[in-house]
Amino acid sequence: MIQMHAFYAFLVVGGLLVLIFIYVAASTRHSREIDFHAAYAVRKKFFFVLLALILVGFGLTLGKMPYPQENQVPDKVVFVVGKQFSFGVSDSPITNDQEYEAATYAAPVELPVGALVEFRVTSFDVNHGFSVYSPNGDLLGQTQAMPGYVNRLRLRFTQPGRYNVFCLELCGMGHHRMRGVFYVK
Ligand SMILES: [Cu+2]
Repeated sequence: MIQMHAFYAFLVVGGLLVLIFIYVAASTRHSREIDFHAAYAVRKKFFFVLLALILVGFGLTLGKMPYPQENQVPDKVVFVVGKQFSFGVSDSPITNDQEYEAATYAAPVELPVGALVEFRVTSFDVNHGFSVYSPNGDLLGQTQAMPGYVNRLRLRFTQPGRYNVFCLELCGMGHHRMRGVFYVK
C-alpha cells in the first residue's frame, strides 16, 4: 500500500539525513584550510546532479497530474453536503436544509463499478473534511467541504462494496461520529 511505501521512504530519507548531519558535525570539528577551487567544482557537480534529479522527477510525475483530465465528462455526479454532524450524499443537488435532511435519511447512493464519479462537495455550516474510504478501509481521496464553495473530487471505483465517508476536519463536538456511506455495485 502506498501509505506504507511513503512511511518506509520517510524512514530511509530521515535516516540518511541524520547520518549526513553526524558526518558533517564530525568532519568539521577541527578548523582547516579550505581549497575553494575544489569546493566550487563539487558545488557545480552537485548543482547538475540536482537539476537532473528534478527533471527526472518532473518527467515521471507531470503526466499524472489531474489537469489533463479536466475536459473528461464524469459518468456520474454525486452531490455532497457536510453539516454538523453528518454528510448528505445524493444523486440530486442538495440546496437547502430540507434536502440535506432527506439525503441523510434516504437509502445510500449506489454507484456503478468502474464509472468516473465526480463528487461536488460543499458545507452548510463550518469546514469539514470529505474523505472516501474503500471497503478495506484504505483512504482513496479527500477534499474540503467548505461553506460557499463547491470542491470537486473525481474517483473511479473498481471494487464493489460499502464505502465510508468520514470527516477529516475537526468540526465540533460530534466530529468523531460524522460520516456518510455509499455503495458500489
Ligand atoms: Cu468533522
